[in-house]
Amino acid sequence: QGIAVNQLGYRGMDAKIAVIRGEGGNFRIVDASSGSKVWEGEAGPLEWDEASGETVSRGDFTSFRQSGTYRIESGSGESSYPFVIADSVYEEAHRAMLKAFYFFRCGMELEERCAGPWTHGPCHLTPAIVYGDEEKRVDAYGGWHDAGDYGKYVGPGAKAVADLLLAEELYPQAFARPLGIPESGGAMPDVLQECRYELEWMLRMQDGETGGAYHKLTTLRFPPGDTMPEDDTADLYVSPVSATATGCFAAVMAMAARRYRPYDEVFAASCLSAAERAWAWLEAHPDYPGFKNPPTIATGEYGDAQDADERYWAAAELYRTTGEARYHAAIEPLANAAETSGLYELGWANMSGYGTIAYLFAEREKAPELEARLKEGLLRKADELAAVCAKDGYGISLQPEQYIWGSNMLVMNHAMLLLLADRISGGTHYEQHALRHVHYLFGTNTVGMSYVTGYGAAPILFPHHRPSEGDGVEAPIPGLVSGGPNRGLQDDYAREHLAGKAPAASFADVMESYSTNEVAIYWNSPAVFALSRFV
Ligand code: G3I
Ligand code: 9MR
Ligand code: ZN
Repeated sequence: QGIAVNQLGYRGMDAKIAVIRGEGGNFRIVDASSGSKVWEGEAGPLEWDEASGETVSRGDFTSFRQSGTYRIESGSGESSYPFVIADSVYEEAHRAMLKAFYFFRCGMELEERCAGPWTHGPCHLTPAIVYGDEEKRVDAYGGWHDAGDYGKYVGPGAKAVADLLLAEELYPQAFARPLGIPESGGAMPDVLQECRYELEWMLRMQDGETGGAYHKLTTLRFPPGDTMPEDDTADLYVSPVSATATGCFAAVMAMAARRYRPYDEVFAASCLSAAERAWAWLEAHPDYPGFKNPPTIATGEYGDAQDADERYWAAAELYRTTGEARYHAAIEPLANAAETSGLYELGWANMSGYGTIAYLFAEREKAPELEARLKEGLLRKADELAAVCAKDGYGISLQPEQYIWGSNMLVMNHAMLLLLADRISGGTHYEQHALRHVHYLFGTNTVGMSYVTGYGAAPILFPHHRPSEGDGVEAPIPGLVSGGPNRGLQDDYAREHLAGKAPAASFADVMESYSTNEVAIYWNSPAVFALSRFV
């Protein structure tokens, strides 16, 4: 396809831009079933797009608002996939991307009633051996599998829950419809039910004696690529406590205490006391070495030498939740310590942005200078992203060097940051830029695919995801966000087939390419956040 569109489509009132490879010239919108022309326009001038290594032109059809199903055709005979224009376009994909968390659940059977054909048996129920103290066991069942593997890691889990809880806080109307999970039907919104499943696992990952959080729970090695969860029966190990895990654990528990209080005071109180115990651990361990995989454990490392950002986030959430002066006093020094790597990041490694948001959203007394500095900094960051969007051929904010492992997380994190900037400034200045990132995810990209399983005319079909590979069902589990292009060539398939490709084209929809086409909870979560604004 020489013309890239959002394969889900567009809402009538939004900006609509098709990206045409080469000279677009006179292009037209045709009715998808009859082929008759319904609108025509003139594409913009040729632009060199460094990330995709292509020359493209923009076909702007914003002024065409008529509901229907269409294709775009250019003078040179190129055509796009079909797409719709309608009032509501992103609802089903949003719901599926949220339901995906149910499909990531560990420790329970996924029954047909909720899972359709994508069932699996109960898994990973044996207590985990404590690395370094092999007599000791930790019974941390439940939670979500991280990704295409079955590891469970505290940091990525905290990011995923934070994104979903923030989405529910800012856009509650996006979560009104039930998800079809076992808990559906209660007073608590399903998104909170789903996150609680992960939070309860995280609570089990807190060391009862010290208050520190174990970094992760995995087997020693990854099982083969088609192993179903219930067949992955190797011994489970918890890796040692880390300061990064304990920091983001404290933060997300303090956040949960606030968000769950209206529905379940007892659960909220247990989250808060867990957060306070984790904070006490952080205070008792001001200098702690960054996490490294123990020598016998080869699963995902999520190594992170910098813990100031997680501590900053913890202090800010604890302050927002409790209003206690001691937490407030901790925020500014931690912000200063974290600032060298930025205060606006929403990644699994640098989590400072969540701290900034917690402080800015806190309905508490604040230090005016710090508040102004964070607000200005956030808006400056949003302006920088918007400036990149304006130059990028596909209208997103990634620089060529940012097409790294999990680049789609960055795409969605940037959309999230733009939307948060709108919230903080009380405007709608950045929202159409954020929407361009959503268009990219669903097909307005050089690969021409929707990076979400089951959604769009040409979705990815072969994600690196063990249940999708092993379950005997042809279609992958729906609603999963692929990691996306990675110029780093970090698996054998990529080294063999993707060398020399442009950054944004360094992608392969094959199971073998785990460094471009794996799926992960914390790639889904910012995508849920971003779509929540547009449903
Ligand atoms: O940040 C640097 C950047 O400065 C540099 O320019 C660039 C050049 O390659 O690399 C960037 O670092 C990359 C980092 O991700 C960014 O977050 C590393 O190269 C890359 O190796 C690293 O990949 C991580 C990958 O694990 C390997 O450790 C991914 O972020 C992370 O999402 C992924 O997580 C895995 C778990 O380990 C296991 N479970 C599945 C999960 C998803 O694939
Ligand atoms: O399946 C694993 C995936 O979840 C990880 O992100 C990735 C990187 O750590 O590793 C994958 O496992 C591969 C292993 O590292 C090397 N041998 C092939 C495995 C894929 O089946
Ligand atoms: Zn499991």
